[in-house]
Amino acid sequence: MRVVCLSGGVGGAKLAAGLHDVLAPGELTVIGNVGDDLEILGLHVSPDLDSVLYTLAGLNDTERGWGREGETWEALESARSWGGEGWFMLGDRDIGLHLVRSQALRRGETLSGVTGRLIRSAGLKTRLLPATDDRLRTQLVTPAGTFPFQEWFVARRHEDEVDALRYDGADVSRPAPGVIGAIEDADAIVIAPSNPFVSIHPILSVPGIREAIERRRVRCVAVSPLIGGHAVRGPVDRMMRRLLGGTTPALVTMCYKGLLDALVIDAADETAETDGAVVVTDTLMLDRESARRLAQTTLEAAMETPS
Ligand code: FO1
Repeated sequence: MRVVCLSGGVGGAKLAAGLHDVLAPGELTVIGNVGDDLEILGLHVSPDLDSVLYTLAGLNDTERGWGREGETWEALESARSWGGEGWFMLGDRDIGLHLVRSQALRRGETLSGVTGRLIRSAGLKTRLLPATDDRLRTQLVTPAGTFPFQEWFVARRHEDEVDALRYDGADVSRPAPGVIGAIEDADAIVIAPSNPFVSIHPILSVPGIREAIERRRVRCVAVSPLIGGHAVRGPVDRMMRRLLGGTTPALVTMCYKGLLDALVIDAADETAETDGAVVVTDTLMLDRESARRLAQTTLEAAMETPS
């Protein structure tokens, strides 16, 4: 069974790992967000791709949610002491990956090319594709000004309310090689419990990707990022309240208008307003086993024959 999963960082990576575990080797393709990417200290960092890579490989820090387990921070401390930027926490182990990626990109390799090499170096059979090899950057429009994603999220601790989003570069971007083919060949499409605005919409803003999903003949199922109307982590609930006026499953479905056959929601949201088919389960992924359970339920929802 070939499955495509659209994913952002932390929450998406957990479901991707669950899918990776329950599917046969090579059956999963993850299409990752690159709207969060940044260039810092001369390094190209792709936080969402890295969260997926580290989580699939079991190298991720489960407490922090991002970066590598057992991390040290010597290089960053040194850079800071020499007057370098120190607001974005790059650990020593993590930097090793950014060095390899940045060198490859500088030599003219594509982001999808180097990401494929990294995945193979980790011994993984799952495919991880950036939505695009082109430059696409999410910008948050707030009352305090417009900020690139990581400046708003990390440096400003996502305290500014968001009035609108821009996906700079999306209009002229092209899907990375393999993205459209993977969607067209998939037996099911899964949208991970990531933030729709900053993780999934940037993927869908690449011309051709949304259209390929709209053309599908298989089912497309999303997992809600909310539990009891609250974000498991991050600002998705605040963003939904400000941009959409609430945090119901119906509003999550609205974020993916025209794309979903079903939405997987947590039991805590069962009584809230829904729109279309929903599957109710426990969506909290506390460990790899609960991620596998959620992945299994999501795949069952994706294979159901519509009545
Ligand atoms: N998140 C933070 O809140 N603070 C950080 O300093 C930070 C550094 C960082 C470095 C590498 C990486 O892969 C992720 C990092 N993140 C950090 C997480 C990241 O900003 C977000 O989780 C994602 O971009 C949102 O999907």
